[in-house]
Amino acid sequence: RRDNDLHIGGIFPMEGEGGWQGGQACMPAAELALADVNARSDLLSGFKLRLHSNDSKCEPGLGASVMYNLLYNPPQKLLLLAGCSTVCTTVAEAAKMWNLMVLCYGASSPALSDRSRFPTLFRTHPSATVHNPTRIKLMQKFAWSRIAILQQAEEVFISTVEDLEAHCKKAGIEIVTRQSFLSDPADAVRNLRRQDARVIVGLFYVVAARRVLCEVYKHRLYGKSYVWFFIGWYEDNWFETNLEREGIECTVEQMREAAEGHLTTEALMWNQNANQTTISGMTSEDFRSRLNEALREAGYDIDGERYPEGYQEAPLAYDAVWSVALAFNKTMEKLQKSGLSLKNFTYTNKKIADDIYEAINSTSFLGVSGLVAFSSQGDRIALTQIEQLTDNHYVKLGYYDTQADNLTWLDRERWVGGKVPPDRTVVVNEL
Ligand code: ABU
Repeated sequence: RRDNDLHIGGIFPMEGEGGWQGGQACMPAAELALADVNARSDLLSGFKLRLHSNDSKCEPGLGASVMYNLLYNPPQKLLLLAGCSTVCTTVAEAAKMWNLMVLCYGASSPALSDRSRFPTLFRTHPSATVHNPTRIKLMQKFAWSRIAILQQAEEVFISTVEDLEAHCKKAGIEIVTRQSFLSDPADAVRNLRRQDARVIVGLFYVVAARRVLCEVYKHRLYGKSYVWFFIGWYEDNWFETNLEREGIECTVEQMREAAEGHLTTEALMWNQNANQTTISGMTSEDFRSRLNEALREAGYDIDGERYPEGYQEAPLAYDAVWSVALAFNKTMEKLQKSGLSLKNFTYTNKKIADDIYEAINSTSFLGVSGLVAFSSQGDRIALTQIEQLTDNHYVKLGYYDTQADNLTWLDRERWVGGKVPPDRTVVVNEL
């Protein structure tokens, strides 16, 4: 019996101990999108999109097992949605063997922008390389030409650092040290102090970020002589949550003290024109209200500003499902001309896989995350924003459009001690 459903697999990181558990908000967002596309009579000509999903905990091994379960158990899947760089890397490297497209709503690894390694991957999440020109622009703005890098030893951060090094070289910025750690950053942070690092770019997942910040507190690597660049997609209260659960040896007050003044860079993930109607008929603010409602129903204290992980990326998951629906729609119209349908797809059918690829590749629509279109590497094109933690709140400092080399600066930065921290020890000559 043939059903009227088009089945896709969903791999969501929900309840792991590290990495990015962004499925907590991204899965409800994807489910909203599913309901919305299935309610449209002008899409998928009578077929409904069905999502079969499971938790990867942002662990590549478990992600692979979830994928095999999806593939080896009926019904036939037409595409996989996945989030978290480590899982997307494993899944997308394997999925090509089954002629399966993978759409990553939550994967920033620059290593994924490699068409020969990942020929069937697309992502609505921008690559982490979008931050590097922004970081360089800020270093030039504040005359910092001597920096250090602290990174977690994961491909997502290693490939981001490789790109950052190339940008620094071009801009004449010296990298005094590059420290990396697997899970315990204590030695790496101590080495930063030995090297007299003052402007430090930190690249790690949020659990590691809390460990780093506590070490930063212990070694007094914060305050008027230091500037930290952190990743902007952590939830706003990341440095004061889960401390006990994760065995962090600093108090909330100490974490706040060490975090004060740090800068973040982040790709814009919500359509900036909050009043613009997007493809679903919603503005990005309408989407926020519906998502908040869904999250409240799931038990999250949204009104107490306790957001689940992945809240910032939720529009990317919503738009990923729309990208799938639009691409399937286009593919079905094409297949109909030769008397076929998406139901003829099997894991050995390269022809239909190529048609789906072409349809996703030519995607272009206004989504709740902004304009959704993919580069030849399957990447999303995005603007970045810069924020600073001031008095325990993130304050927007500006935006950077890399393509146009346009920095919009709002002059809101505040430095501990009232002056821009220098990038090295200032020797004062006493005459
Ligand atoms: N913004 C979340 C990215 C997560 C990841 O790249 O694994």
